[in-house]
Amino acid sequence: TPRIFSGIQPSGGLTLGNYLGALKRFAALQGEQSETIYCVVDMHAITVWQDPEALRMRTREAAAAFMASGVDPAQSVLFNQSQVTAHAELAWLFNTVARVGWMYRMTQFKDKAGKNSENASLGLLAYPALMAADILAYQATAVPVGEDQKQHLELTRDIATKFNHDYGVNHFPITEPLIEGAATRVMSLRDGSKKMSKSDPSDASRINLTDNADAIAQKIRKARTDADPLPGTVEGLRDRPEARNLINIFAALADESPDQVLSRFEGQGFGAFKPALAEVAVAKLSPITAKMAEFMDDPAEIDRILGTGAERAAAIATPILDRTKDIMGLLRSR
Ligand code: AQP
Repeated sequence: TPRIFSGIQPSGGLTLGNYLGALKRFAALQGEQSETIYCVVDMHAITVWQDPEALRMRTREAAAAFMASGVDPAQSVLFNQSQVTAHAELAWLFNTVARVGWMYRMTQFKDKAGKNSENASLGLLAYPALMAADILAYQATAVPVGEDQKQHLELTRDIATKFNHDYGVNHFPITEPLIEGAATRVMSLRDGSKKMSKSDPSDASRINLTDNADAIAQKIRKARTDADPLPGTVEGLRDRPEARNLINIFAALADESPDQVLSRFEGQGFGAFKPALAEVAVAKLSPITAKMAEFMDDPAEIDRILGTGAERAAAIATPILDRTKDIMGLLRSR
């Protein structure tokens, strides 16, 4: 059975992008045919400054979002990264396998470090080695992610390949990215060339999973668009990134293809389309928002669930880490 791993950073409130690109698919991948391991990656979050109390709260909130989106902690392994020490240990081992030049080439590092990259944390540069450790600590074979994580996954494959080659073993799998569906890259509601992101300074750029119905409707009403009517097929949206984005969001929320959505709205303007989009968004997201709030009413229960998940995760990762140390010649006498 394929082993699936993925994670989300508690670096801010989660967005519609995180839901459509990740959470919704995490739930769908659960089942008899696969083993699913999902993680709130708090050690990734601290590569940029996090207020400690806020980080603890957001870690619980991210766990609540996983469960509200349908991730069942009995069926999947659900935990937060820092409670399973194998992630940090394996990341160090991978720091010795990965090359500095690989890290400098990562577009996420360039984006997040900005102009003054000398002043970025060393962790931000090494981020992809920790991500490779997250995945390979479980010898995971597939990772569902949004389009933005594709480059990091390629680096995970490079690390696995180099490790296997350097030590003459077939220890780590070459993990497949699962980037599927109409919303693998949800764009900002204010700028069709920018990814919808939890850390965008403009709250109007995103739909948060904690937004109420009025806020969702208002953000969609104010979303940037052009003035042309909608075409009958996606070919007609080629130079209209904002329109394309709203159609993709509708399609992903309604479990339809973008062409199916357009066939219903052909010839209509955004005055007609936006209220319909707001309606489907509220219908899909409000139950999730409500369930998240319910989970958040009992933080001790969330902590208990994450603790149990961490024990299950460690039981899988520890033997793989031990084997890795043996391969590398790190002495183990207990
Ligand atoms: N806009 C998006 N469209 C589709 N998928 C997305 N993901 C994130 N944004 C979009 C997917 O969500 C998962 C978790 O992402 P992450 O928490 O590791 O952080 P990120 O990719 O860096 O997302 P953000 O929201 O932009 O966070 P910040 O602002 O902190 O950098 C991943 O599978 C990601 O692809």
